[in-house]
Amino acid sequence: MPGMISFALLWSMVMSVGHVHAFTLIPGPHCLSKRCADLPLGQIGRSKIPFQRPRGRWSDGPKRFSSLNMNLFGSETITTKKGDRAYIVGADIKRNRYKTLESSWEVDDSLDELQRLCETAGLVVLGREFQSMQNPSPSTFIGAGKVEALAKTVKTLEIDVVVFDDELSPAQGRNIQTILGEDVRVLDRTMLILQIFAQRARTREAKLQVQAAQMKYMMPRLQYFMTEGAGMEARGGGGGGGKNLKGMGESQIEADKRLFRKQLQNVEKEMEEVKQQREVYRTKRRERDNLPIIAIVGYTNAGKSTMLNKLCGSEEVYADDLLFATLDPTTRKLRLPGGKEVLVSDTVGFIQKLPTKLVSSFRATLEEIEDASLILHVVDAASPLAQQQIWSVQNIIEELMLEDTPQILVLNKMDACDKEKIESPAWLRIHERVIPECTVATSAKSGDGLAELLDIVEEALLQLSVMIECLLPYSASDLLAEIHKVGTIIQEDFQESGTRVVAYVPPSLRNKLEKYSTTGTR
Ligand SMILES: Nc1nc2c(ncn2[C@@H]2O[C@H](COP(=O)(O)OP(=O)(O)OP(=O)(O)O)[C@@H](O)[C@H]2O)c(=O)[nH]1
Ligand SMILES: [Mg+2]
Repeated sequence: MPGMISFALLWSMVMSVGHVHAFTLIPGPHCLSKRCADLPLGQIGRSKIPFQRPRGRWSDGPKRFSSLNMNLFGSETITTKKGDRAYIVGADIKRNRYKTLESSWEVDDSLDELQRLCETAGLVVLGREFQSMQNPSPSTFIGAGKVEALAKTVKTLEIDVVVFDDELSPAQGRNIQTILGEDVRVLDRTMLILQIFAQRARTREAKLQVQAAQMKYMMPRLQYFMTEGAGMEARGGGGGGGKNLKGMGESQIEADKRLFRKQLQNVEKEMEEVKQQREVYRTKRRERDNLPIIAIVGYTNAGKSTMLNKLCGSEEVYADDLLFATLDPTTRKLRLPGGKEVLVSDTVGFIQKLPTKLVSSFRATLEEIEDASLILHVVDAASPLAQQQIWSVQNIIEELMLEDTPQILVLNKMDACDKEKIESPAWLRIHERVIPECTVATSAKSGDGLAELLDIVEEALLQLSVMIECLLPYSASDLLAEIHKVGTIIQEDFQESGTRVVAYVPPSLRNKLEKYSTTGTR
């Protein structure tokens, strides 16, 4: 996955230059966790998308391909219709790469979530099944016999769409489609998520991101059509060179390929332009405000947007009982109780089994997290799967190499949850192993716990600050004003040659003050 590697590299470079580890923490992260660990239990407890499905199907041959090609990728067409009858299929894979001892999702829980995703996309789920297996079948994902049985069920229930809970390879998708027949559409979790993203995308950038993700998802599948996608490997059939392509001239195939590549290039070029504009905006914002960024991160539907709205006294960010209600990052200014200002950023929700390459398509959102001084990891504590969700988010944070950004675990929806369970030793142990910092309980809906959360944020930022001692000439009054705005003044004397200041400031401001330093950083 070369794209991912370069993304990861880029990420690690960014992280290794201007982040918290380049600076001395005062008094250090351990203090933070200790202090929060001492907070009393009580109300405030302690504690990584569809391709637009072709109008044809995976089994559609080249007859349709060249005509499909024109509108497959560029359009906003939703490939499933509201009210389509759906059937969902999972597999309990013993060697699941997403499964670890602590984070295992039961297959039924995962299918429950898939059902919610289907409903979010407007599908009506009429049934489900799963197969327990050591490894998925390379040709049909679940066993070929199981797919044959599925074909009968699909007919009986008059199913329009079959959704698999795991990403299907091009060969698996095509083979399953062949067995189920032309009247059924076959989707996988990734395609479904992409489809929901396509429905939700509002800004030009979000739309471009979804489009690029869809095209990248499509690429190997088209490649498969064009090379070996003829057949039924499961039945020993198949033929290299692609029966799919029979009757289709060589030049037509090449034209299709070229067209596809061109479309992808266009989208990427447009994204690059948007990215550059955003970069200019971000740099300006950084220079102008120099405010610390707090990123709200968490599983989808955890209450992140509700929290941003409540914290910032706005109702502007769309929050709803839906998966992936938020796609575009939103940043708001917030004044902390001590008077300091910060920027709070709402982000796209995470979900288990989300391919990292898909997460990385949503760079805009991720860049806000990349800039963050602090991550608020918001959890729907009322969900019976809260612990698995914490782990899934944590895994994505690690895949994005952001695990070193300090985190506060925010157990949200306390109004709806069993407090005894949350405060049980097993729960606390989970947090201690996952979260390096501290935990706070909140209800974004009622506002309970948010004052305490802000106190903790304020203290965390202070601990992430660095102490400076400098002599600022009177001509640098703008810098003095900035120290007042974002820092904590310890001492301030007006001398003949300028203002002598001792203060705690965010690391970014320390860099600007370096040339006026009298002692350097302590
Ligand atoms: N009972 C209760 N419900 C909450 C609380 N916070 C949020 N909700 C509800 O949870 C649902 C999801 O809230 P959102 O704020 O949209 O969640 P999100 O994390 O932004 O979700 P995505 O953008 O989809 O990732 C909404 O119906 C909210 O009203 C809370 O503290 N208590
Ligand atoms: Mg949201």
